[in-house]
Amino acid sequence: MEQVWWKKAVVYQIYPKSFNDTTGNGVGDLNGITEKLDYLKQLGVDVVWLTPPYKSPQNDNGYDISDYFAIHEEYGTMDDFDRMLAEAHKRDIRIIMDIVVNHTSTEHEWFVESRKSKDNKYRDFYIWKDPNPDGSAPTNWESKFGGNAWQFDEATGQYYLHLFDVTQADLNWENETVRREIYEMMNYWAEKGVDGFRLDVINLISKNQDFPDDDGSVAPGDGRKFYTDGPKVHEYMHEMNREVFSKHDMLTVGEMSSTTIDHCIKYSNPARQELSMTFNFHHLKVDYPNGEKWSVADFDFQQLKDILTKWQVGMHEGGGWNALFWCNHDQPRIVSRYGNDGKYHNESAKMLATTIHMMQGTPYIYQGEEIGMTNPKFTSIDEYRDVESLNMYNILLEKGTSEAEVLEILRHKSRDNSRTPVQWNQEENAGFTTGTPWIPVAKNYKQFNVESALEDKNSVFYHYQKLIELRKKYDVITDGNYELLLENDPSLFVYTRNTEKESLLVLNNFYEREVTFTLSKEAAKAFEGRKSNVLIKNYDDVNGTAYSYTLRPFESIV
Ligand code: TEU
Repeated sequence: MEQVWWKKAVVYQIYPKSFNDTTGNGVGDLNGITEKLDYLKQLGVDVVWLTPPYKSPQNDNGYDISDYFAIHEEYGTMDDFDRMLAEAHKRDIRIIMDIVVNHTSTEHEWFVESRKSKDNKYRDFYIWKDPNPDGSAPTNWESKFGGNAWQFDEATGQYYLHLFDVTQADLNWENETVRREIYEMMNYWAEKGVDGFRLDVINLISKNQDFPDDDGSVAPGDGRKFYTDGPKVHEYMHEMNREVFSKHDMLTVGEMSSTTIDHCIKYSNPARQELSMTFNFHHLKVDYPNGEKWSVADFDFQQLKDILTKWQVGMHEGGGWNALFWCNHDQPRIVSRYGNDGKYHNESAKMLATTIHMMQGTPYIYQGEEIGMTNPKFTSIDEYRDVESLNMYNILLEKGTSEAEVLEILRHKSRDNSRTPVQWNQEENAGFTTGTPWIPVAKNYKQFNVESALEDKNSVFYHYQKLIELRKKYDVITDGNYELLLENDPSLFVYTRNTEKESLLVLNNFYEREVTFTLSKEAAKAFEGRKSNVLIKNYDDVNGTAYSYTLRPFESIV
């Protein structure tokens, strides 16, 4: 099997705003990252994914970029960036940049020009359309953050498209000059020495040029089928690869919104020369009843197993490569979501980590996940900062949902659940800042923090450290095929990984109930005649022998 470095790598995602503040302004910064590189080295990660540190009005915490060539003031300077990069490289840690090229901030010079007049040189950098004869928006597409996706601009009497916030205007990828400018900008960062890119909502860049109304077959006015994995997206990815990636040794990962396996194979199969790997979100929608994010429901365990299995098998067979993850800056904390953040916090955080890290793909750890950070359980709307959460708060209230119910939904679903400051120690503000944090620190920081985790041999941190070590040591984790066992078991997620030389049996109990597991004769064949040992577990001992085990609450054994 062709071996590229990023197939054995583990990536750590940093959301700078909430990572570590060295100036006391309440906002994390680049020097704060440099300060913690030794900690990341100790964890064992190979790569840092840095969410957008560029100049930005911060309406969407940096996903609204106003200057791709400058660092956001609160985060520091370009010199700080260069130092961080050099210090990371000294420690053999690579850095990949989050790059947002589906849209820019409306404060970006291109847009400022574009909105001035219909014949402005930058007009065609964005997607402008005339109103319908009755003055309404060109299509009924919904913005991902609520409301119609088109904004009317008085000055020129046309609408511009914004799939996200009204201050995030979609770029017109049909325009060759736009593409050229983007590749040039990416090469600027590549030449600086960054080691790759995470491409924000990259599968949304190619819009159906007929701009049809949505007939509501997915959801009322949804619109996504007219721009998701759109007509020219693979052409653009191949072009980007030719113009940027192929000139450097890079890890490139595309964030793929509502995508399919077929498309992800295309994006990530090396033969096509597009990207290294893809993120998809299907396994994180199993707690959206009828596709509705803004409601509270238990997760559907059967669906979770089916989806992860489908992607493991599908991508393996199609020669694609998965990015593996539970957490990022848009998702609630996994231990509060599919685990147990009370009595079985330690066991369930470890079990979840094992489940995903033993799969095929490149695992991503989101800051704080390695110490089992939980949702903060905010009780007032004043504690929220996220534009999406604040919009949905108003939209749900307008729909007649009671405030108590809306707050309950946000406690489970808000993106701010993952954006509270990293809990470093037991000091005030969890050691994140000496000032007032831009968003409140979760109240449980005295219990869950890095300092305590490092002192406790049994902590979630050391479990992650071990999972990373295992990936380096055993090729079966990288290369093996995947098979789900006990397909319909209501508590256990069991799978095997196999190569000619090695076999893994991965046992995970997702619930509090105790369950006994016996490996079928059929499945046991793979292990016959092989020296067997327990690679990692989350209880002190193991309850069982050979191919039969009793799994305690949230127990996990490999
Ligand atoms: O997110 C894209 C995206 O579609 C989601 O994960 C989004 O947050 C969710 O659908 C809302 O319910 C990316 C970034 O990760 C996110 O932080 C940005 O806000 C978004 O793009 C726009 O740039």
